[in-house]
Amino acid sequence: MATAPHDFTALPQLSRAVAEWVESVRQLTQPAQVHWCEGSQAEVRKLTGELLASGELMALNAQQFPGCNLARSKPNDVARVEHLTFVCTRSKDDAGPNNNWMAPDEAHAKMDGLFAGCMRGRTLYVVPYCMGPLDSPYSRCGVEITDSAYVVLNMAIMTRMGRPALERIARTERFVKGLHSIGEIDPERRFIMHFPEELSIKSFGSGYGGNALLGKKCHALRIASWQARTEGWLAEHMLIVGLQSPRGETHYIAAAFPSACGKTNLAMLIPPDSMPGWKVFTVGDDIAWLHPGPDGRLWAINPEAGYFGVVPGTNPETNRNAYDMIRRDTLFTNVALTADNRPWWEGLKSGEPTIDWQGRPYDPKRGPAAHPNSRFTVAAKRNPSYSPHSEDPTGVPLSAIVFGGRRREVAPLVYEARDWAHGVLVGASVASETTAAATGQVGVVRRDPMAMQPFCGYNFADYWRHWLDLGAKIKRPPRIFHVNWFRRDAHGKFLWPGFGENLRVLAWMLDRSAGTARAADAPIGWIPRPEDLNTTGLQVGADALRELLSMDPVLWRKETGEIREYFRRYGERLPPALLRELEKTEARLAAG
Ligand code: GTP
Ligand code: SPV
Ligand code: MN
Repeated sequence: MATAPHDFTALPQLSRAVAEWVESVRQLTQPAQVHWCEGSQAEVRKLTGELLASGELMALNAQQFPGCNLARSKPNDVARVEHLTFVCTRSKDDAGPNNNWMAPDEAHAKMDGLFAGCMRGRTLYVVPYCMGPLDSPYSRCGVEITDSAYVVLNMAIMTRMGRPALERIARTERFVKGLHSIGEIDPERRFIMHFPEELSIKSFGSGYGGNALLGKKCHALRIASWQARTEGWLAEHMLIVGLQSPRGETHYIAAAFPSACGKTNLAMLIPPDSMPGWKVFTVGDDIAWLHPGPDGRLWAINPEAGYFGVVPGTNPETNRNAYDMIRRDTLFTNVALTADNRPWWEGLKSGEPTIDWQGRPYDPKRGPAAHPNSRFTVAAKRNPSYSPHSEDPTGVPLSAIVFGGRRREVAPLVYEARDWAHGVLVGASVASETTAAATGQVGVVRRDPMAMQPFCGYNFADYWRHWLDLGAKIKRPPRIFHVNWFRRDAHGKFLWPGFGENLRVLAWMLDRSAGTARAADAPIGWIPRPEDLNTTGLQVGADALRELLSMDPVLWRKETGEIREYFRRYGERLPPALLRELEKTEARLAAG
Protein backbone atom coordinates (compact mmCIF):
# COMPACT_ATOMS: atom_id res chain seq x y z
CA MET A 1 0.00 0.00 0.00
CA ALA A 2 1.32 3.44 -0.90
CA THR A 3 1.89 5.67 2.08
CA ALA A 4 3.29 9.19 1.99
CA PRO A 5 6.79 9.15 3.47
CA HIS A 6 5.98 11.78 6.10
CA ASP A 7 3.46 9.39 7.65
CA PHE A 8 6.44 7.46 8.98
CA THR A 9 7.55 10.39 11.14
CA ALA A 10 6.08 9.89 14.57
CA LEU A 11 4.11 12.93 15.77
CA PRO A 12 6.42 13.77 18.71
CA GLN A 13 9.33 13.97 16.27
CA LEU A 14 7.73 16.58 14.01
CA SER A 15 8.28 19.70 16.08
CA ARG A 16 11.04 20.10 18.60
CA ALA A 17 9.37 23.17 20.16
CA VAL A 18 6.11 21.29 20.73
CA ALA A 19 7.88 18.17 22.03
CA GLU A 20 9.88 20.18 24.56
CA TRP A 21 6.79 21.96 25.82
CA VAL A 22 4.84 18.68 26.08
CA GLU A 23 7.69 17.16 28.09
CA SER A 24 7.74 20.08 30.52
CA VAL A 25 3.97 19.81 30.99
CA ARG A 26 4.24 16.04 31.44
CA GLN A 27 6.71 16.56 34.26
CA LEU A 28 4.44 19.14 35.89
CA THR A 29 1.13 17.28 35.55
CA GLN A 30 2.36 13.63 35.90
CA PRO A 31 -0.11 11.87 33.57
CA ALA A 32 -0.28 8.08 33.34
CA GLN A 33 0.19 8.32 29.58
CA VAL A 34 0.61 10.79 26.72
CA HIS A 35 -1.46 10.57 23.51
CA TRP A 36 -0.52 12.70 20.50
CA CYS A 37 -3.62 13.33 18.38
CA GLU A 38 -3.32 12.33 14.76
CA GLY A 39 -6.73 13.71 13.75
CA SER A 40 -7.90 10.57 11.94
CA GLN A 41 -11.44 9.21 11.83
CA ALA A 42 -10.14 5.99 13.43
CA GLU A 43 -8.83 7.99 16.35
CA VAL A 44 -12.16 9.79 16.79
CA ARG A 45 -13.98 6.42 16.70
CA LYS A 46 -11.63 4.96 19.28
CA LEU A 47 -11.96 7.89 21.70
CA THR A 48 -15.74 7.93 21.22
CA GLY A 49 -15.84 4.19 21.96
CA GLU A 50 -13.88 4.69 25.16
CA LEU A 51 -16.19 7.48 26.35
CA LEU A 52 -19.28 5.42 25.51
CA ALA A 53 -17.83 2.49 27.46
CA SER A 54 -17.06 4.66 30.49
CA GLY A 55 -20.52 6.29 30.43
CA GLU A 56 -19.13 9.79 29.80
CA LEU A 57 -21.01 9.74 26.47
CA MET A 58 -24.39 8.18 25.67
CA ALA A 59 -25.36 7.04 22.20
CA LEU A 60 -28.62 8.61 20.99
CA ASN A 61 -31.40 6.87 19.02
CA ALA A 62 -29.35 5.31 16.21
CA GLN A 63 -32.21 5.16 13.68
CA GLN A 64 -33.17 8.83 13.96
CA PHE A 65 -29.87 10.34 15.13
CA PRO A 66 -27.13 8.20 13.61
CA GLY A 67 -23.64 8.98 14.87
CA CYS A 68 -25.01 11.32 17.55
CA ASN A 69 -23.97 11.21 21.21
CA LEU A 70 -24.90 13.05 24.38
CA ALA A 71 -22.53 14.39 27.02
CA ARG A 72 -23.70 15.73 30.38
CA SER A 73 -21.51 18.21 32.17
CA LYS A 74 -21.47 18.77 35.90
CA PRO A 75 -24.28 21.15 36.93
CA ASN A 76 -21.64 23.58 38.22
CA ASP A 77 -19.96 23.67 34.81
CA VAL A 78 -22.47 24.68 32.14
CA ALA A 79 -21.19 27.94 30.60
CA ARG A 80 -18.32 30.37 30.27
CA VAL A 81 -17.21 31.93 33.56
CA GLU A 82 -16.37 35.56 32.88
CA HIS A 83 -15.52 36.39 36.51
CA LEU A 84 -12.84 33.65 36.48
CA THR A 85 -11.35 34.66 33.11
CA PHE A 86 -8.22 36.85 33.20
CA VAL A 87 -5.90 38.66 30.83
CA CYS A 88 -2.40 38.65 32.32
CA THR A 89 -0.31 41.39 30.75
CA ARG A 90 2.77 42.96 32.33
CA SER A 91 0.95 46.29 32.54
CA LYS A 92 -2.56 46.26 34.00
CA ASP A 93 -3.60 49.11 31.72
CA ASP A 94 -2.91 46.97 28.66
CA ALA A 95 -5.66 44.57 29.79
CA GLY A 96 -7.95 47.52 30.45
CA PRO A 97 -11.11 48.02 32.53
CA ASN A 98 -12.87 45.48 30.27
CA ASN A 99 -10.79 42.56 31.61
CA ASN A 100 -9.99 40.91 34.90
CA TRP A 101 -6.25 41.24 35.35
CA MET A 102 -3.54 39.41 37.24
CA ALA A 103 0.25 39.92 37.02
CA PRO A 104 1.77 37.19 34.81
CA ASP A 105 4.16 35.88 37.51
CA GLU A 106 1.37 35.60 40.04
CA ALA A 107 -0.98 33.96 37.52
CA HIS A 108 1.64 31.42 36.43
CA ALA A 109 2.44 30.54 40.05
CA LYS A 110 -1.23 30.11 40.86
CA MET A 111 -1.95 27.99 37.80
CA ASP A 112 1.19 25.85 38.05
CA GLY A 113 0.17 25.10 41.64
CA LEU A 114 -3.17 23.81 40.35
CA PHE A 115 -1.60 21.87 37.46
CA ALA A 116 1.07 20.17 39.62
CA GLY A 117 0.30 16.45 39.54
CA CYS A 118 -3.25 17.09 38.31
CA MET A 119 -3.14 14.45 35.55
CA ARG A 120 -2.07 11.50 37.76
CA GLY A 121 -3.85 8.41 36.50
CA ARG A 122 -5.16 10.32 33.48
CA THR A 123 -4.17 10.58 29.82
CA LEU A 124 -2.52 13.76 28.60
CA TYR A 125 -3.74 14.48 25.07
CA VAL A 126 -1.63 16.64 22.75
CA VAL A 127 -4.02 18.38 20.35
CA PRO A 128 -2.31 20.26 17.50
CA TYR A 129 -4.77 22.44 15.60
CA CYS A 130 -4.93 25.05 12.88
CA MET A 131 -7.39 27.95 13.10
CA GLY A 132 -8.32 28.67 9.48
CA PRO A 133 -7.68 26.79 6.24
CA LEU A 134 -4.40 24.84 6.40
CA ASP A 135 -3.04 26.67 3.35
CA SER A 136 -4.12 30.20 4.35
CA PRO A 137 -1.50 32.84 5.18
CA TYR A 138 -4.03 34.23 7.68
CA SER A 139 -4.40 30.97 9.65
CA ARG A 140 -2.72 30.50 13.02
CA CYS A 141 -1.86 27.30 14.83
CA GLY A 142 -1.90 26.19 18.40
CA VAL A 143 -1.47 23.12 20.52
CA GLU A 144 -3.91 22.35 23.32
CA ILE A 145 -2.79 19.96 26.00
CA THR A 146 -5.82 18.55 27.81
CA ASP A 147 -6.79 15.64 30.03
CA SER A 148 -10.36 15.55 28.69
CA ALA A 149 -11.17 13.19 25.81
CA TYR A 150 -14.48 15.05 25.41
CA VAL A 151 -12.48 18.23 24.72
CA VAL A 152 -10.42 16.32 22.14
CA LEU A 153 -13.58 15.17 20.34
CA ASN A 154 -14.89 18.74 20.27
CA MET A 155 -11.59 20.13 19.02
CA ALA A 156 -11.57 17.46 16.27
CA ILE A 157 -14.85 18.94 14.99
CA MET A 158 -14.22 22.62 15.71
CA THR A 159 -10.70 22.93 14.24
CA ARG A 160 -8.40 21.43 11.61
CA MET A 161 -6.87 19.10 14.17
CA GLY A 162 -4.01 16.60 14.02
CA ARG A 163 -0.97 15.82 11.90
CA PRO A 164 -1.33 18.48 9.16
CA ALA A 165 -1.59 21.19 11.81
CA LEU A 166 1.52 19.88 13.56
CA GLU A 167 3.35 19.81 10.23
CA ARG A 168 2.43 23.46 9.70
CA ILE A 169 3.66 24.30 13.20
CA ALA A 170 6.94 22.46 12.51
CA ARG A 171 7.67 24.81 9.60
CA THR A 172 7.86 27.89 11.87
CA GLU A 173 7.93 26.42 15.38
CA ARG A 174 5.47 29.18 16.37
CA PHE A 175 2.21 28.21 18.03
CA VAL A 176 -0.14 29.25 20.81
CA LYS A 177 0.38 27.08 23.89
CA GLY A 178 -2.91 26.13 25.54
CA LEU A 179 -2.73 24.09 28.71
CA HIS A 180 -6.01 22.68 29.99
CA SER A 181 -7.08 20.34 32.76
CA ILE A 182 -10.56 19.67 34.04
CA GLY A 183 -9.02 19.36 37.50
CA GLU A 184 -11.80 18.46 39.92
CA ILE A 185 -14.41 20.61 38.10
CA ASP A 186 -14.61 22.74 41.18
CA PRO A 187 -15.72 26.37 40.67
CA GLU A 188 -13.52 27.29 43.65
CA ARG A 189 -10.48 25.97 41.77
CA ARG A 190 -11.30 27.26 38.28
CA PHE A 191 -9.43 29.91 36.25
CA ILE A 192 -9.01 30.73 32.58
CA MET A 193 -5.81 32.74 32.22
CA HIS A 194 -4.45 34.39 29.07
CA PHE A 195 -0.87 35.55 28.53
CA PRO A 196 -1.05 37.41 25.20
CA GLU A 197 2.57 38.60 25.43
CA GLU A 198 3.65 34.94 25.63
CA LEU A 199 0.97 33.59 23.26
CA SER A 200 -0.18 31.18 25.94
CA ILE A 201 -3.31 30.11 27.81
CA LYS A 202 -3.80 28.17 31.04
CA SER A 203 -7.28 26.87 31.85
CA PHE A 204 -8.12 24.76 34.89
CA GLY A 205 -11.26 23.36 36.46
CA SER A 206 -13.87 23.46 33.67
CA GLY A 207 -14.62 21.15 30.75
CA TYR A 208 -17.23 23.39 29.11
CA GLY A 209 -17.22 25.26 25.81
CA GLY A 210 -15.24 28.45 25.67
CA ASN A 211 -13.57 27.63 29.00
CA ALA A 212 -12.07 24.41 27.66
CA LEU A 213 -12.01 24.33 23.84
CA LEU A 214 -9.03 26.64 23.83
CA GLY A 215 -8.87 27.17 20.07
CA LYS A 216 -12.17 29.05 20.20
CA LYS A 217 -12.59 32.09 22.46
CA CYS A 218 -9.21 31.86 24.26
CA HIS A 219 -7.04 31.60 21.14
CA ALA A 220 -9.12 32.80 18.17
CA LEU A 221 -10.45 35.87 20.02
CA ARG A 222 -8.49 36.85 23.15
CA ILE A 223 -4.97 35.96 22.01
CA ALA A 224 -5.69 36.62 18.32
CA SER A 225 -7.18 40.07 18.97
CA TRP A 226 -3.92 41.04 20.67
CA GLN A 227 -1.85 39.71 17.75
CA ALA A 228 -4.22 41.33 15.27
CA ARG A 229 -3.62 44.78 16.75
CA THR A 230 0.14 44.52 16.44
CA GLU A 231 -0.11 43.04 12.93
CA GLY A 232 -2.85 45.24 11.44
CA TRP A 233 -5.91 43.02 11.28
CA LEU A 234 -9.01 42.23 13.43
CA ALA A 235 -10.16 39.12 15.31
CA GLU A 236 -13.90 39.42 15.88
CA HIS A 237 -16.93 37.65 17.42
CA MET A 238 -18.69 37.61 14.06
CA LEU A 239 -20.55 35.31 11.70
CA ILE A 240 -19.77 35.49 7.98
CA VAL A 241 -22.59 34.91 5.48
CA GLY A 242 -22.82 35.08 1.69
CA LEU A 243 -26.06 36.32 0.12
CA GLN A 244 -26.82 35.60 -3.51
CA SER A 245 -29.47 37.93 -4.87
CA PRO A 246 -32.00 36.91 -7.53
CA ARG A 247 -29.70 38.74 -10.00
CA GLY A 248 -27.02 36.15 -9.18
CA GLU A 249 -24.56 38.44 -7.41
CA THR A 250 -23.08 37.22 -4.12
CA HIS A 251 -22.14 39.65 -1.36
CA TYR A 252 -20.69 38.87 2.04
CA ILE A 253 -21.71 40.29 5.39
CA ALA A 254 -20.03 39.86 8.78
CA ALA A 255 -22.13 40.36 11.90
CA ALA A 256 -21.15 40.68 15.56
CA PHE A 257 -23.89 39.83 18.08
CA PRO A 258 -23.24 38.93 21.71
CA SER A 259 -23.35 35.30 22.83
CA ALA A 260 -26.67 33.56 22.19
CA CYS A 261 -28.01 36.56 20.24
CA GLY A 262 -28.47 35.00 16.81
CA LYS A 263 -25.18 34.59 14.92
CA THR A 264 -25.52 30.89 14.14
CA ASN A 265 -29.10 31.37 13.07
CA LEU A 266 -28.41 34.36 10.84
CA ALA A 267 -25.41 32.63 9.27
CA MET A 268 -27.58 29.76 8.02
CA LEU A 269 -30.92 31.44 7.46
CA ILE A 270 -33.45 30.16 4.96
CA PRO A 271 -35.01 32.84 2.72
CA PRO A 272 -38.77 33.25 3.20
CA ASP A 273 -40.96 31.87 0.37
CA SER A 274 -41.89 35.44 -0.51
CA MET A 275 -38.25 36.22 -1.43
CA PRO A 276 -37.71 33.78 -4.29
CA GLY A 277 -34.32 33.62 -5.96
CA TRP A 278 -32.26 34.46 -2.85
CA LYS A 279 -29.64 31.96 -1.70
CA VAL A 280 -27.68 32.00 1.55
CA PHE A 281 -24.22 30.52 2.10
CA THR A 282 -22.59 30.16 5.52
CA VAL A 283 -18.88 30.91 5.82
CA GLY A 284 -18.75 31.15 9.63
CA ASP A 285 -21.09 31.30 12.63
CA ASP A 286 -19.03 32.68 15.55
CA ILE A 287 -15.57 34.06 14.77
CA ALA A 288 -14.14 36.06 11.87
CA TRP A 289 -10.57 37.18 11.21
CA LEU A 290 -10.60 40.30 9.04
CA HIS A 291 -7.71 41.47 6.87
CA PRO A 292 -7.36 44.53 4.65
CA GLY A 293 -6.81 43.17 1.14
CA PRO A 294 -4.61 44.54 -1.66
CA ASP A 295 -7.82 45.64 -3.46
CA GLY A 296 -8.75 48.03 -0.64
CA ARG A 297 -11.53 45.82 0.64
CA LEU A 298 -11.77 43.99 3.96
CA TRP A 299 -11.51 40.19 3.66
CA ALA A 300 -12.78 37.64 6.17
CA ILE A 301 -11.87 34.06 7.05
CA ASN A 302 -13.59 31.77 9.52
CA PRO A 303 -10.87 30.27 11.72
CA GLU A 304 -13.17 27.44 12.81
CA ALA A 305 -14.22 24.20 11.12
CA GLY A 306 -17.35 23.44 13.15
CA TYR A 307 -20.18 24.98 15.15
CA PHE A 308 -20.62 24.89 18.92
CA GLY A 309 -24.19 26.14 18.71
CA VAL A 310 -27.07 26.90 21.07
CA VAL A 311 -29.61 24.03 20.84
CA PRO A 312 -32.78 25.51 22.44
CA GLY A 313 -35.03 27.29 19.98
CA THR A 314 -33.96 25.12 17.02
CA ASN A 315 -36.94 23.71 15.09
CA PRO A 316 -37.99 23.24 11.47
CA GLU A 317 -39.73 26.65 11.38
CA THR A 318 -37.01 28.75 12.99
CA ASN A 319 -34.04 27.06 11.33
CA ARG A 320 -34.60 24.07 9.07
CA ASN A 321 -30.91 23.99 8.12
CA ALA A 322 -29.77 23.62 11.74
CA TYR A 323 -32.54 21.14 12.48
CA ASP A 324 -31.41 18.92 9.59
CA MET A 325 -27.70 19.49 10.26
CA ILE A 326 -27.81 18.11 13.80
CA ARG A 327 -29.57 14.86 12.93
CA ARG A 328 -26.34 12.96 12.39
CA ASP A 329 -22.71 12.93 13.52
CA THR A 330 -23.42 15.54 16.19
CA LEU A 331 -22.19 15.76 19.75
CA PHE A 332 -24.93 17.13 22.04
CA THR A 333 -24.12 18.55 25.46
CA ASN A 334 -26.73 19.02 28.20
CA VAL A 335 -29.92 18.42 26.22
CA ALA A 336 -32.86 16.37 27.56
CA LEU A 337 -34.04 12.97 26.27
CA THR A 338 -37.35 11.58 25.07
CA ALA A 339 -38.61 8.12 26.04
CA ASP A 340 -37.15 6.71 22.80
CA ASN A 341 -33.72 8.26 23.42
CA ARG A 342 -33.94 11.21 21.06
CA PRO A 343 -32.46 14.55 22.13
CA TRP A 344 -35.06 17.09 23.26
CA TRP A 345 -34.92 20.80 24.05
CA GLU A 346 -37.17 23.77 24.74
CA GLY A 347 -38.48 25.24 21.49
CA LEU A 348 -38.22 21.96 19.58
CA LYS A 349 -42.01 21.95 19.25
CA SER A 350 -42.34 18.17 18.97
CA GLY A 351 -41.92 15.18 21.30
CA GLU A 352 -41.88 15.14 25.09
CA PRO A 353 -38.92 15.10 27.46
CA THR A 354 -38.74 12.24 29.95
CA ILE A 355 -35.16 12.69 31.21
CA ASP A 356 -33.73 16.16 31.92
CA TRP A 357 -30.23 17.43 31.10
CA GLN A 358 -28.93 16.18 34.43
CA GLY A 359 -30.20 12.64 33.76
CA ARG A 360 -33.12 12.90 36.20
CA PRO A 361 -36.77 12.10 35.38
CA TYR A 362 -38.12 15.34 33.88
CA ASP A 363 -40.07 17.49 36.32
CA PRO A 364 -41.14 20.91 35.04
CA LYS A 365 -41.00 22.23 38.61
CA ARG A 366 -37.19 21.93 38.43
CA GLY A 367 -36.88 24.22 35.42
CA PRO A 368 -36.22 23.57 31.74
CA ALA A 369 -35.60 20.01 30.53
CA ALA A 370 -32.58 21.01 28.42
CA HIS A 371 -30.08 23.45 29.88
CA PRO A 372 -30.62 26.91 28.29
CA ASN A 373 -26.94 26.85 27.25
CA SER A 374 -27.10 23.27 25.91
CA ARG A 375 -25.05 23.04 22.72
CA PHE A 376 -24.45 20.98 19.60
CA THR A 377 -20.97 20.40 18.21
CA VAL A 378 -21.08 19.62 14.51
CA ALA A 379 -18.81 19.88 11.49
CA ALA A 380 -19.44 23.02 9.40
CA LYS A 381 -19.60 20.82 6.31
CA ARG A 382 -22.78 19.22 7.66
CA ASN A 383 -24.57 22.56 7.22
CA PRO A 384 -26.81 22.37 4.13
CA SER A 385 -25.90 26.01 3.37
CA TYR A 386 -22.12 25.54 3.88
CA SER A 387 -20.14 27.81 1.57
CA PRO A 388 -17.20 26.21 -0.24
CA HIS A 389 -15.53 29.63 0.03
CA SER A 390 -14.99 28.81 3.72
CA GLU A 391 -11.86 27.08 2.44
CA ASP A 392 -10.53 30.01 0.39
CA PRO A 393 -7.08 30.92 1.76
CA THR A 394 -7.72 34.67 1.47
CA GLY A 395 -11.34 34.47 2.60
CA VAL A 396 -14.28 36.46 1.24
CA PRO A 397 -14.62 40.25 0.68
CA LEU A 398 -17.07 42.09 2.95
CA SER A 399 -19.78 44.45 1.71
CA ALA A 400 -21.17 45.18 5.18
CA ILE A 401 -20.40 44.84 8.87
CA VAL A 402 -23.32 44.52 11.25
CA PHE A 403 -23.41 45.04 15.00
CA GLY A 404 -26.38 44.00 17.07
CA GLY A 405 -27.77 43.27 20.47
CA ARG A 406 -30.74 41.80 22.24
CA ARG A 407 -32.83 44.73 23.44
CA ARG A 408 -36.51 44.94 24.33
CA GLU A 409 -36.48 48.65 23.56
CA VAL A 410 -34.37 51.62 22.46
CA ALA A 411 -32.52 50.06 19.47
CA PRO A 412 -34.59 50.01 16.26
CA LEU A 413 -34.74 46.97 13.96
CA VAL A 414 -31.93 48.42 11.85
CA TYR A 415 -29.98 51.60 11.22
CA GLU A 416 -26.92 52.50 9.21
CA ALA A 417 -23.87 54.39 10.42
CA ARG A 418 -22.90 57.53 8.48
CA ASP A 419 -19.34 56.40 7.86
CA TRP A 420 -16.66 54.13 9.31
CA ALA A 421 -15.82 56.33 12.31
CA HIS A 422 -19.49 56.66 13.22
CA GLY A 423 -19.75 52.89 12.72
CA VAL A 424 -17.00 52.38 15.29
CA LEU A 425 -19.07 54.43 17.73
CA VAL A 426 -22.13 52.32 16.91
CA GLY A 427 -20.13 49.13 17.56
CA ALA A 428 -18.52 50.50 20.72
CA SER A 429 -21.98 51.46 22.06
CA VAL A 430 -23.62 48.04 21.67
CA ALA A 431 -25.67 47.02 24.68
CA SER A 432 -27.42 43.70 25.07
CA GLU A 433 -29.32 41.56 27.57
CA THR A 434 -27.10 38.91 29.16
CA THR A 435 -27.82 35.28 28.19
CA ALA A 436 -27.18 31.76 29.50
CA ALA A 437 -23.95 31.53 27.46
CA ALA A 438 -22.12 32.85 30.53
CA THR A 439 -22.83 32.11 34.20
CA GLY A 440 -24.61 34.85 36.12
CA GLN A 441 -27.87 36.72 35.83
CA VAL A 442 -29.74 36.46 32.51
CA GLY A 443 -31.64 39.33 30.89
CA VAL A 444 -29.67 42.24 32.34
CA VAL A 445 -28.70 44.93 29.83
CA ARG A 446 -24.94 45.55 29.76
CA ARG A 447 -22.48 47.20 27.40
CA ASP A 448 -20.99 44.64 25.04
CA PRO A 449 -18.93 46.65 22.52
CA MET A 450 -18.61 44.86 19.18
CA ALA A 451 -19.97 41.77 21.07
CA MET A 452 -16.39 41.49 22.39
CA GLN A 453 -16.83 42.39 26.08
CA PRO A 454 -15.91 38.84 27.21
CA PHE A 455 -13.40 38.26 24.40
CA CYS A 456 -11.15 41.26 23.72
CA GLY A 457 -7.65 40.35 24.91
CA TYR A 458 -6.62 43.95 25.55
CA ASN A 459 -7.81 47.42 26.60
CA PHE A 460 -11.00 48.38 24.73
CA ALA A 461 -9.72 51.95 24.38
CA ASP A 462 -6.77 50.63 22.33
CA TYR A 463 -9.11 48.31 20.46
CA TRP A 464 -11.42 51.14 19.37
CA ARG A 465 -8.37 53.15 18.30
CA HIS A 466 -7.24 50.14 16.25
CA TRP A 467 -10.68 49.94 14.61
CA LEU A 468 -10.55 53.66 13.76
CA ASP A 469 -6.99 53.44 12.38
CA LEU A 470 -7.71 50.34 10.33
CA GLY A 471 -10.81 51.86 8.73
CA ALA A 472 -8.89 54.97 7.75
CA LYS A 473 -6.44 52.74 5.85
CA ILE A 474 -9.01 50.75 3.87
CA LYS A 475 -9.94 52.31 0.52
CA ARG A 476 -13.28 50.50 0.09
CA PRO A 477 -14.49 49.89 3.64
CA PRO A 478 -17.69 47.92 4.18
CA ARG A 479 -20.68 49.95 5.38
CA ILE A 480 -21.58 49.52 9.04
CA PHE A 481 -25.08 48.78 10.40
CA HIS A 482 -26.78 48.01 13.70
CA VAL A 483 -29.67 45.57 14.12
CA ASN A 484 -31.98 44.43 16.90
CA TRP A 485 -34.18 41.40 16.19
CA PHE A 486 -35.44 41.43 19.78
CA ARG A 487 -37.66 44.53 20.20
CA ARG A 488 -40.81 43.66 22.18
CA ASP A 489 -44.32 45.07 22.48
CA ALA A 490 -46.06 46.10 25.71
CA HIS A 491 -47.05 42.45 26.31
CA GLY A 492 -43.46 41.21 26.00
CA LYS A 493 -44.02 39.68 22.56
CA PHE A 494 -41.30 40.01 19.89
CA LEU A 495 -42.34 42.66 17.36
CA TRP A 496 -40.20 41.13 14.59
CA PRO A 497 -40.54 37.50 13.43
CA GLY A 498 -36.77 37.13 13.03
CA PHE A 499 -34.93 34.12 11.59
CA GLY A 500 -35.53 33.80 7.80
CA GLU A 501 -37.35 37.15 7.73
CA ASN A 502 -34.09 38.83 8.78
CA LEU A 503 -33.07 38.51 5.14
CA ARG A 504 -35.30 41.52 4.37
CA VAL A 505 -33.01 43.65 6.51
CA LEU A 506 -29.83 42.16 5.02
CA ALA A 507 -31.16 42.75 1.49
CA TRP A 508 -31.76 46.40 2.35
CA MET A 509 -28.16 46.66 3.57
CA LEU A 510 -26.84 45.29 0.29
CA ASP A 511 -29.00 47.75 -1.64
CA ARG A 512 -27.66 50.56 0.54
CA SER A 513 -24.13 49.45 -0.30
CA ALA A 514 -25.05 49.43 -3.98
CA GLY A 515 -26.58 52.90 -3.58
CA THR A 516 -30.08 51.79 -4.61
CA ALA A 517 -32.02 51.80 -1.31
CA ARG A 518 -33.37 54.78 0.55
CA ALA A 519 -33.54 55.65 4.23
CA ALA A 520 -34.53 58.46 6.56
CA ASP A 521 -31.92 60.70 8.14
CA ALA A 522 -32.26 60.17 11.90
CA PRO A 523 -30.06 61.53 14.72
CA ILE A 524 -28.55 58.06 15.29
CA GLY A 525 -27.97 57.23 11.61
CA TRP A 526 -29.96 56.16 8.54
CA ILE A 527 -33.18 54.26 9.33
CA PRO A 528 -35.26 52.68 6.55
CA ARG A 529 -38.87 53.77 6.31
CA PRO A 530 -41.36 50.87 6.04
CA GLU A 531 -41.54 51.41 2.27
CA ASP A 532 -37.75 51.11 1.97
CA LEU A 533 -37.81 47.44 3.05
CA ASN A 534 -39.09 44.54 0.96
CA THR A 535 -42.25 43.66 2.93
CA THR A 536 -43.92 41.44 0.33
CA GLY A 537 -45.46 38.53 2.23
CA LEU A 538 -44.23 39.82 5.58
CA GLN A 539 -46.66 39.09 8.44
CA VAL A 540 -46.02 42.22 10.48
CA GLY A 541 -48.70 44.87 11.05
CA ALA A 542 -48.15 48.44 9.90
CA ASP A 543 -48.08 49.74 13.49
CA ALA A 544 -45.53 47.15 14.58
CA LEU A 545 -43.32 47.95 11.59
CA ARG A 546 -43.49 51.68 12.33
CA GLU A 547 -42.59 50.95 15.94
CA LEU A 548 -39.67 48.72 14.86
CA LEU A 549 -38.29 51.44 12.60
CA SER A 550 -38.64 54.25 15.08
CA MET A 551 -36.23 55.79 17.54
CA ASP A 552 -37.40 57.60 20.65
CA PRO A 553 -35.27 60.75 21.16
CA VAL A 554 -36.00 60.78 24.89
CA LEU A 555 -34.74 57.21 25.33
CA TRP A 556 -31.78 57.94 23.06
CA ARG A 557 -30.71 61.02 25.00
CA LYS A 558 -30.65 58.80 28.08
CA GLU A 559 -28.77 56.16 26.07
CA THR A 560 -26.04 58.55 24.89
CA GLY A 561 -25.67 59.75 28.48
CA GLU A 562 -25.04 56.14 29.54
CA ILE A 563 -22.58 55.62 26.69
CA ARG A 564 -20.67 58.75 27.75
CA GLU A 565 -20.60 57.46 31.32
CA TYR A 566 -19.36 54.08 30.12
CA PHE A 567 -16.60 55.62 27.97
CA ARG A 568 -15.40 57.62 30.99
CA ARG A 569 -14.08 54.36 32.48
CA TYR A 570 -11.43 54.31 29.75
CA GLY A 571 -10.04 57.68 30.82
CA GLU A 572 -7.23 59.30 28.87
CA ARG A 573 -6.75 56.25 26.71
CA LEU A 574 -10.13 56.68 24.97
CA PRO A 575 -9.53 57.84 21.37
CA PRO A 576 -10.67 61.48 21.05
CA ALA A 577 -12.17 60.63 17.64
CA LEU A 578 -14.61 58.27 19.32
CA LEU A 579 -15.73 60.94 21.74
CA ARG A 580 -16.13 63.38 18.84
CA GLU A 581 -18.48 60.89 17.15
CA LEU A 582 -20.51 60.67 20.35
CA GLU A 583 -20.65 64.47 20.56
CA LYS A 584 -21.95 64.64 16.98
CA THR A 585 -24.75 62.20 17.81
CA GLU A 586 -25.56 64.12 21.00
CA ALA A 587 -25.73 67.35 19.02
CA ARG A 588 -28.10 65.78 16.48
CA LEU A 589 -30.32 64.46 19.26
CA ALA A 590 -30.36 67.88 20.93
CA ALA A 591 -31.28 69.56 17.65
CA GLY A 592 -33.91 67.00 16.65
P1 GTP B 1 -23.08 32.02 20.57
O1 GTP B 1 -22.80 30.68 19.98
O2 GTP B 1 -23.32 31.95 22.06
O3 GTP B 1 -22.04 33.04 20.25
O4 GTP B 1 -24.51 32.50 20.05
P2 GTP B 1 -25.14 32.95 18.65
O5 GTP B 1 -25.00 34.43 18.51
O6 GTP B 1 -24.64 32.11 17.55
O7 GTP B 1 -26.71 32.69 18.92
P3 GTP B 1 -27.73 31.69 18.21
O8 GTP B 1 -27.89 31.93 16.74
O9 GTP B 1 -27.36 30.31 18.61
O10 GTP B 1 -29.11 32.10 18.90
C1 GTP B 1 -29.33 32.06 20.28
C2 GTP B 1 -30.81 32.02 20.59
O11 GTP B 1 -31.49 33.11 19.98
C3 GTP B 1 -31.48 30.75 20.10
O12 GTP B 1 -32.37 30.29 21.09
C4 GTP B 1 -32.25 31.21 18.87
O13 GTP B 1 -33.39 30.42 18.65
C5 GTP B 1 -32.58 32.66 19.20
N1 GTP B 1 -32.65 33.49 17.96
C6 GTP B 1 -31.75 33.51 16.94
N2 GTP B 1 -32.14 34.36 15.95
C7 GTP B 1 -33.30 34.90 16.36
C8 GTP B 1 -34.19 35.86 15.78
O14 GTP B 1 -33.98 36.38 14.67
N3 GTP B 1 -35.30 36.19 16.51
C9 GTP B 1 -35.55 35.64 17.74
N4 GTP B 1 -36.66 36.01 18.38
N5 GTP B 1 -34.73 34.72 18.31
C10 GTP B 1 -33.62 34.35 17.64
C1 SPV C 1 -20.31 32.16 23.27
O1 SPV C 1 -20.55 32.14 24.50
O2 SPV C 1 -20.21 33.23 22.63
C2 SPV C 1 -20.15 30.88 22.53
C3 SPV C 1 -20.13 29.64 23.30
O3 SPV C 1 -20.03 30.90 21.31
S1 SPV C 1 -18.57 29.36 24.04
O4 SPV C 1 -17.81 28.50 23.13
O5 SPV C 1 -18.80 28.65 25.30
O6 SPV C 1 -17.86 30.59 24.23
MN1 MN D 1 -19.86 33.00 20.53
